[in-house]
Amino acid sequence: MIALRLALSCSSAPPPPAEPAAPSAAEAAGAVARFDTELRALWLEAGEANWAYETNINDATEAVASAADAKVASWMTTTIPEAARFDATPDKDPAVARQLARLKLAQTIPSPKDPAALAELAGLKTELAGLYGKGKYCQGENCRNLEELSRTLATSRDPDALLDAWVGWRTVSPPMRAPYTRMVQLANEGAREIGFSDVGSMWRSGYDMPPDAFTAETDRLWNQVRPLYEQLHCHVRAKLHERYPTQAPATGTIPAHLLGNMWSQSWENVYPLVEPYPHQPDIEVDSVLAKQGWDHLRMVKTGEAFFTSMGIDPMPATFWERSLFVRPTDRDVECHASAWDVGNRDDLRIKMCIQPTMDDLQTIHHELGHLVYDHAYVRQPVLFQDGAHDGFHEAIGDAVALSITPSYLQSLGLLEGVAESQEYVINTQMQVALAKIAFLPFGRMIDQWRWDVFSGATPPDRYNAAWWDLALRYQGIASPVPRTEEHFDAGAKYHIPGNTPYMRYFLAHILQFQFHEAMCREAGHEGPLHTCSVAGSREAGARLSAMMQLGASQPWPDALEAMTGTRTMDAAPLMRYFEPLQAWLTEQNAGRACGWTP
Ligand code: X8Z
Ligand code: ZN
Repeated sequence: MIALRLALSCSSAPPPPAEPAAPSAAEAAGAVARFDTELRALWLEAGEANWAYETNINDATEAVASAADAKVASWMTTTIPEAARFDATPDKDPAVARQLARLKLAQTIPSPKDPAALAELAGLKTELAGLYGKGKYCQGENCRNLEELSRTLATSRDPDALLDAWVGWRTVSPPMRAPYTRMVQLANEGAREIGFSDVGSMWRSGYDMPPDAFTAETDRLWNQVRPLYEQLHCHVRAKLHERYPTQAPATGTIPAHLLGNMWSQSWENVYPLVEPYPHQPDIEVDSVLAKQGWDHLRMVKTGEAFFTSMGIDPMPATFWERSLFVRPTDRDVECHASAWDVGNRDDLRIKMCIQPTMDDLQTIHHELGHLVYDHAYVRQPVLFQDGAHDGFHEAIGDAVALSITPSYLQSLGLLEGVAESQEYVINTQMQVALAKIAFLPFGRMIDQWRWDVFSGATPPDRYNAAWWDLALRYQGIASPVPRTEEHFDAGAKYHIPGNTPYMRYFLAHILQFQFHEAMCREAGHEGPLHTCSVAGSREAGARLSAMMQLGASQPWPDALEAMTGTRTMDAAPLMRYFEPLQAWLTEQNAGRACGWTP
């Protein structure tokens, strides 16, 4: 090697052009500091604009939100190549290197650089969000919004009314098909310009592991929980068949409109139809919330009190001034619950159209979980102001809400009698499983659909067919009426027009049991996992806070280890939690032909 160099230096050929030296580590640190300042300002502007839009959907707010999003996108298209200049910089500070690497993952929908394409994409994104937010099902003068239709699905037992609400909501989404198809094209161009094969591959790259390894992780976790889901499916199907003999067959798939939820994603509203032991004390609190006149403020204060009982800071004063808790009657609003960290400076808000139900009380804990996480990492650089991965963010509030046990509800005055019996345990476990176990295949399938759409494996003329193929394969559910490519049923689910990645919720449904188990250990709980509540445990709160403060500054296995002592996602705590129910379901299903044929 040395000889060769000498030989070259002695030759008479002109010297090759000098490679530009890689910029120094100090320059990299300087650039990252500048990116931090610029991104904070852009995200503040876009956050305010999108808040204004989603809490008041009209042409003017749409134009402002779209322009603000375009500004962020434009900054990304120039800054990501700037960051790439430091790829070869030796000896970068690890925190600087991690921020540089995270930059291109700090956007969900990447834009092409071309200004016309960039503006078009920003417009399509806001348009799609607006179509969903404004969505209504009208029969003549009588129009119903999503909450009203969802209430029918949750409470009616009239199959015709259920079908009407189910089909009715799906009339909002066919107009989304063309803009969605175009959005996929443009976003894929953007992804390719920054080195990803498509948007789905970019999304799968956000987990500190190669994208293919991530897909394998999601399959591994799904296979851990699938037997429990299949048992639940089998029992619920049998009970629905008893109630709706003509609509719900005893074998095969379950019709999607009979499960109490617009997307069949969680089934707690059919609890009365599947209640294992009807003569036990009541565990339903919706009627009590209504009777006691719980309003939105009391519900949010109750959620906040759970976190503060664990030693976690209360919400800032601005939270109470700026949040939207009730659907306004004078304008269109996107009512899907969300948590906002506007400008990453502790300006925390919830946007939610709260109803006095147990489901909404749970969701309030979910949203507050996002906000306490945001608050815990507010001192991190802006590119680390995020969950260890997005599933962590979705899991915090749910993990805490697993402590809303019957005894805790009794302490709130929402339950009168709490029994110690095994029958009562099975009833409560059934209620939790209808929410959490029913969700798992839904959580796994949504982004399978999107990954296939972005990669081109599912072309636009198969968008709807692919959606129902996956519902069949993962959930064992079928549409109650024939669906064609005139429909766009994916668009009737908020996260598709809203472009929120969904695998995070699947991961969160596994992780929350890992977090719960870790917090219960910290709180000194003894006995079965399902009997634990960490309400009032400062030790559990401290462990949770230590993990949350890290934000995204470390690879997620480090954060998971800090919280639970293990470095892998694992459904074993979930399976332990549901041990009593699983044994009971196995007995009930003996002699039934479980499963369905894809
Ligand atoms: O979208 C949400 C939250 C906001 S991040 C309300 N969730 C998913 C859904 O509603 O589909 C929570 C559970 C799954
Ligand atoms: Zn969430």
